Amino acid sequence: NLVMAEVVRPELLTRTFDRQIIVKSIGTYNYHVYDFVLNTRMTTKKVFADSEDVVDAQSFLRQQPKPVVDPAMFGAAEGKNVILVSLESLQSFVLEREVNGQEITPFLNDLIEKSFYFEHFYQQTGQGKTSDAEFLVDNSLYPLPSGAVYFTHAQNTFESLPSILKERGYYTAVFHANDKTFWNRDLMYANLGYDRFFSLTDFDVREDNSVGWGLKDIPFFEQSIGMALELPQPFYGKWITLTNHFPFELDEADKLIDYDAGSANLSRYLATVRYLDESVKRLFELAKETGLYDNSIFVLYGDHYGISSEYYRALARFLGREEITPYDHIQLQKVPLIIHIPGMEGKRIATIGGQVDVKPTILHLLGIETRPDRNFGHDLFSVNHPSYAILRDGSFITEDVVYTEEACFDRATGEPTDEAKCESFRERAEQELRYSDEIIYGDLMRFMLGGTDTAPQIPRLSMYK
Ligand code: GP9
Ligand code: MN
Repeated sequence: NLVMAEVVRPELLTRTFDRQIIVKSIGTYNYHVYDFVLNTRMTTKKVFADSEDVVDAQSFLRQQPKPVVDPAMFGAAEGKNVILVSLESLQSFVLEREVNGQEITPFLNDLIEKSFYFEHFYQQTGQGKTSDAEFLVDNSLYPLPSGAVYFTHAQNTFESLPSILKERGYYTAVFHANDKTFWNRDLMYANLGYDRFFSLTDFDVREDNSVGWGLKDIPFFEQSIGMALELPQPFYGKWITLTNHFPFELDEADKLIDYDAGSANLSRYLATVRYLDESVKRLFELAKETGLYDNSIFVLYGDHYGISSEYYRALARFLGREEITPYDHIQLQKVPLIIHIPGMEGKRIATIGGQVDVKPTILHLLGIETRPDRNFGHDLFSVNHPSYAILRDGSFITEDVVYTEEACFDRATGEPTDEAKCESFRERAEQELRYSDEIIYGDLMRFMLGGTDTAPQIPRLSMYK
């Protein structure tokens, strides 16, 4: 069964992305054995961790400067609903770009002019893809070097953004029209403190409103706005889009861009990106029509890349380059972060950041102090935030250099440069990733938040229902 499963769905077990698919592929009995082994492995690391282990990680985090708030921004969105949108596979290179004289993302291009737009914002996900992006955003911790933390450590103690907001009177919800067990979301969300998860069964999903992975993004927003209006306010709501997912399928009628990019995959991607853009436009229309707009802020982020290196030849041609160099590859990990606050003008922000920074940045806007000793990210509106991003594979971007595949590049020119220029930050990047991993493997947040629980983890019985 295991061999067959690996043939039919490569990476099924290493990525462990869907409980139900794994069960279907390897059988219920094998799944229980697999889950037991996975859990025992994780539990062992946790059992041997004690409050001493937290000292190194915590002293590392405590060295971070205390954020100095920007009085114009701190609390600028206090008490407002937070509408967080995960934009499936949206990379920054499609923004502000035209094909055949047509913008690929006309609505977003317009929106960034009226928003805080972080132009040098990077995705930091690993194998957990969408769920890793969610994890970064909600916890300001890095995802794991392999596997999906949503699966492997769904029972850890976290100080999540929804749980902090709940203490401040927020209602917290997620909208995603996929099976609730995908990425183990149902269990993880409960642990992160989400009050409600509107998943597949809450939506009216039919053949005529679905494509590819499921419900199309426009009907998804249309249906979910009604649900959001029923929620107590203020709320923190996370909307996870789906249509712009590989293999980028779209109904003819939804194709607003038809451009031959020299690769069928890239051409399809441009069309589904265009559709995603249209769906976000619809979300804003609906928010305005229903009155939600005025008492909400919108935080939109791309979750991870959509065009993998397999398609780099076509992408290089599309971008008018000879090839995609390792330096270019890092530039391609840029995803948009757009924060729209009705009533505020916004601006383009050149600081370098990543998904790990979203949690403290949102807290800053809501007027809630952040704890640098519990977060790896920085609030990007604070006056003294650093400017860098560390990617999950150890690559990093600072103001001066880009480091990847053991090579150091000048950030301004993209030319290889003296390795010594990358050396000091390379150490920091390694430490940052290592301490974050240690916190997750040892479930150290339980000590950092003041708990003394050293009891071994009990296998996740709820999964055996
Ligand atoms: C599925 C969606 C897509 O629910 O989040 O998953 P991905 O493959 O992008 O991680
Ligand atoms: Mn995704």
